[in-house]
Amino acid sequence: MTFQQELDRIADLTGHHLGGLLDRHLAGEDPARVGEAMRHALLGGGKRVRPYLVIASAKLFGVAEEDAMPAAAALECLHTYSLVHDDLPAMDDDDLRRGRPTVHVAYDEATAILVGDALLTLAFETLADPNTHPDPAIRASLVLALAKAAGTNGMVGGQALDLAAEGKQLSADEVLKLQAMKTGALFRFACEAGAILGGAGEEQRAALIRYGTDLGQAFQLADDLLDHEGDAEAAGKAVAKDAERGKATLVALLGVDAAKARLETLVADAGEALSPFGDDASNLVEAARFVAGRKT
Ligand code: GRG
Repeated sequence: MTFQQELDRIADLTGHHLGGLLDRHLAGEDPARVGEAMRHALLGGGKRVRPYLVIASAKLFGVAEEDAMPAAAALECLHTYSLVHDDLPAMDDDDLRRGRPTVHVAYDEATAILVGDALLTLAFETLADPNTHPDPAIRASLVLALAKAAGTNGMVGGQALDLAAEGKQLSADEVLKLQAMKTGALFRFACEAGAILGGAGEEQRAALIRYGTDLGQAFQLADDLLDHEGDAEAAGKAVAKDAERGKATLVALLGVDAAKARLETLVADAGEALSPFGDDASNLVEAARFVAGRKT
């Protein structure tokens, strides 16, 4: 099975699980508009890379896929909330997401705000649910780690730095810090969650956090390269538009060749971080290669 096929298989399982989660969560709800919009946001595609990472990391410790799935689904709920809010007119003002109208376009802005709020809340409800793990200490650990990753010292803080940076010239270090918070924190959590679910020791948990950190940076850099190539294509010339738009990206700062070289280094570092797990981690090593080379 290729990595893409494996990712597709986990994406299908995740979509199925999320559908069931929403069915149970929304049972009997009236009026149904927010519920319908939650389904639009959560069940409308997406690569499901973060759930894949939770499941693959947990597997290193012998955790079965179905036992890692609730935590993986919680993370996807939180990630989807961030996309719904990021698409709002007050933020990135996007009309399309995952090839379909964004929630505020398909419904309205107030509904999109509520959908984000509801998905964020559902993420924590899911992690705290005894069905996610029988041990309350493990559940509390998951809740704490996701709260730290998603909050002002993580994703929300990174988004705030990004908004504040508009039109300003950031240094490469400042961009790296911003991206490590905005995008990287959830990747780190995905891998850490696998370690928490598996009852990993400190060293193993640290190794997975290191891997998740490198992977998150690689994912963001690949995203920036894709954006850059799209911009250059749209403009009919190989010139970065990111800097013109005042967008803080490493590609705009370093140039395409240096960004690509950095991507290779990150993939190698991510693989190196997994060395304590030996061959058991070969799918996660493959995931790093895939993320760096992705085309969507
Ligand atoms: C609104 C608090 C708040 C935070 C938003 C994640 C985020 C923070 C903004 C998204 C901006 C963006 C496009 C960043 C680039 C990297 C990224 C997170 C891409 C989207 O993730 P994918 O590619 O999306 O995993 P799918 O649709 O596959 O789930």
